Amino acid sequence: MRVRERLLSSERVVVLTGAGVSAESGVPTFRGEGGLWRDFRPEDLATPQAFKRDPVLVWEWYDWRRERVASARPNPAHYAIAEIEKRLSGGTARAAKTGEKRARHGGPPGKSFTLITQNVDGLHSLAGSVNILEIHGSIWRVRCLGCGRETVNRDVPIKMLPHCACGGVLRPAVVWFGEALPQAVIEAAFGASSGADFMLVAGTSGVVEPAASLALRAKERGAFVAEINTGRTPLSGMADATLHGKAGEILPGLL
Ligand code: BV8
Ligand code: ZN
Repeated sequence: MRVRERLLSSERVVVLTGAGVSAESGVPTFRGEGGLWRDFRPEDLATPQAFKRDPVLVWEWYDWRRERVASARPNPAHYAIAEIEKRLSGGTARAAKTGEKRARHGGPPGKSFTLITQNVDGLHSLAGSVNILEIHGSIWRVRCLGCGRETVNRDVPIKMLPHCACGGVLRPAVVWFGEALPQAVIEAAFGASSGADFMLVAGTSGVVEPAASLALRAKERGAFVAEINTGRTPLSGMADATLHGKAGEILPGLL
C-alpha cells in the first residue's frame, strides 16, 4: 500500500496524534460521542476562567478523566507508533524511565522520528515511545498557582481541592484554551514538522490550534501527509492519503 511504502522509505518521520488514538483504550474523546461530561464541552471547562470560577468542578472533571486514564492501557495504535520509532532509530530507542529526561533520539544518521501528541494521558510513553512532545501537557502533572512548582501527582481520586506544601492551590499542568503552549515544546514541534518527509496524523479532529497547523506546516515543506481517522476532518482535504478506520487497526497494518 502506497502509505506503507512511503513510510518505510522515509527518513524523517513525524507522527501527530489526538484523542482518537486513545479511544480504543477506553479514554473518552473530546468531540465524539461519549466525549461529553455532565453536558459540559471541553471548551467550557479546560480554561483558566472556568478554574477561577469553580476550581472544584474543573478538578472533578480531571479527577474523572484521571480515573479513566489510570485504568486504561495502551492499545495497538500506541504500540505500533512506538514500533515505528524503534525501526527508525535502529531499535536503540529505549523507553526512558518515567520522569527521566527523554532519551536523546540516537537513530542512524539522517533518520529521525518525532511523536507530537495533543493527548495528556501518557499512554504513548507507557507503550514505549521515547521522543515525545506533549504539546498540551500531562494529566499526571500538577502546577502550584502559588510557587509555580510542577510535580507528578498520581492520586486517584485526588483530594479536593489539592494544595501545594506552600499552601498554594494546585491546577492540572495541562494547556487550557486561551493559554500559550510551552514555548520550547511547540518550537520543537514546528521544527520537526518543517523538516519531515513523512507525517502521519492520527486520531485528531484537526480543529484545535496551533496543533492542527503542524500538519499544514509539514505539507507546505513537502512532507507526504497521511491521515488516519474514523471520519473526515478539516485536514482530510490537504492530506496526500486518508486511511478511514480505527487507528488501533490501521496502524499495526502499516507495519
Ligand atoms: C492558544 C489540554 C494563544 C487540556 C487542550 C478560533 C479559531 C481558531 C483557533 C481559536 C479560535 N478561538 C480560540 C482559538 C484558539 C484555541 C482553539 O484552537 N480553539 C478551538 C476549539 C477552535 N486554541 C487555544 O486556545 C490554544 N492556545 O491558542 O493560545 C495564546 C498565545 C500566546 C499567549 C497566550 C495565548 C490552546 C489549545 C490547547 C487546549 N487544550 N487539551 C485537556 O486535555 O484537558 S485541547 C483538547 O483538544 C485536547 O488536548 C485534545 O487532544 C485536543 C484536540 O482534540 P482531539 O485530540 O483532536 O480530539 P477530538 O475528540 O476533537 O477528536 C478525536 C478524533 O479522533 C476525531 O476526529 C474522531 O473522528 C477520531 N477518532 C475517534 N476514534 C478513533 C478516531 N480516529 C482513529 N481511530 C479511532 N479509534
Ligand atoms: Zn506551591
